[in-house]
Amino acid sequence: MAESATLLTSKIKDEPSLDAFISFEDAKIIYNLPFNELLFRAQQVHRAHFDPNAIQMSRLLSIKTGGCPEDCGYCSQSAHYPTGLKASKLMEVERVLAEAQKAKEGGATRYCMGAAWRNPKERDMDVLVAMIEGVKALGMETCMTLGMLTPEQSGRLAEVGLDYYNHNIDTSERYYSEIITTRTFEDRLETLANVRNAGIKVCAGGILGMGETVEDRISMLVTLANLPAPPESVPINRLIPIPGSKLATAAPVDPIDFVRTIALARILMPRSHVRLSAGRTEMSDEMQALCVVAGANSIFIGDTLLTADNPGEDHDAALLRRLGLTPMELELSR
Ligand code: SAM
Ligand code: DTB
Ligand code: SF4
Repeated sequence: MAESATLLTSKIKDEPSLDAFISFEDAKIIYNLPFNELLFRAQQVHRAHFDPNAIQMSRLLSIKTGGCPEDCGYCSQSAHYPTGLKASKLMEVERVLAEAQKAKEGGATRYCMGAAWRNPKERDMDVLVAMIEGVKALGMETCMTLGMLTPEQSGRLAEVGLDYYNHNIDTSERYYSEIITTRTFEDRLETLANVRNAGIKVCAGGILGMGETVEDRISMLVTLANLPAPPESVPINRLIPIPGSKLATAAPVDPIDFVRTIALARILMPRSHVRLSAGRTEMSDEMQALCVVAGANSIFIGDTLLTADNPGEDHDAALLRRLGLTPMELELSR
């Protein structure tokens, strides 16, 4: 078993081919390697494609909060659950740009704007375009996460230079309907295809700790790695349990299993940024350090994510200093 894992991981490291199909069985062999072996191989793959001491930093802003018609069982913003969150309207462009400027001063190179929508309405498109143009003018990369997009909407956002679109598959195809019933796994893949075909870079990942099995996590990563092109950015979130939501009492994911999942993401998607996303507030510094060893090379900075807490600038600055991590250089593509 160890021999076949050696072959698999060195093939991925040396010649990551965009059309190589990764099977669930191969991924499971890699996932189950002895921990030290798994992390060593993840490091080898990481170092073949990235500076291992560089970390990409993004900042989030909720541009439209709460009252969402979707029933995602993990979310504070779904109108289906009594989470106590106050809903608000789409933010004014000027306010978004003022927040983006502050994020830039705090070291963020990518600004990610999220809206609690099933999908954007046509009447919102001009405002979204103005936000993208304004944030780009500040010299930052732009990312949006607005729910489902049509090919036309994707094309419009691409035209004005949106760099990334975040749309998570969240979990395995098998487990998906346990978490969300108002749209399907297939709908998710369709939006990812629309975004990719429009020429926008893809950010797609999921959440661990929703009651899924280890196999579901492996399957989620296999789906992402086997997309026509793997996502440029792969956020791995640890569930932040939201009181009132369907998953308020889900059992926390085992930290070692979490690190193994990060390592598998790194090995299956060698050129992608693997983002240690939501849930860092509840992680020890040591666990975050292990995730970095396993190949995570991106985080969200700032003291809030969309609606939930994040460790905040002082804590993160100290952690990055202790780990000798430096900001990744920005390559503005357009
Ligand atoms: N409404 C858009 C959508 O669902 O695509 C964008 C915003 S949504 C909040 C973005 C992602 O955040 C979700 O797909 C999910 O993976 C993650 N997320 C939301 N709530 C979370 C929570 N409580 N814990 C961890 N991740 C969460
Ligand atoms: C992603 O995968 N994680 C971010 C981003 N994409 C949009 C969102 C995390 C949200 C955490 C819960 C909250 O702040 O409400
Ligand atoms: Fe709405 Fe997105 Fe939350 Fe789902 S995850 S309820 S789509 S804001």
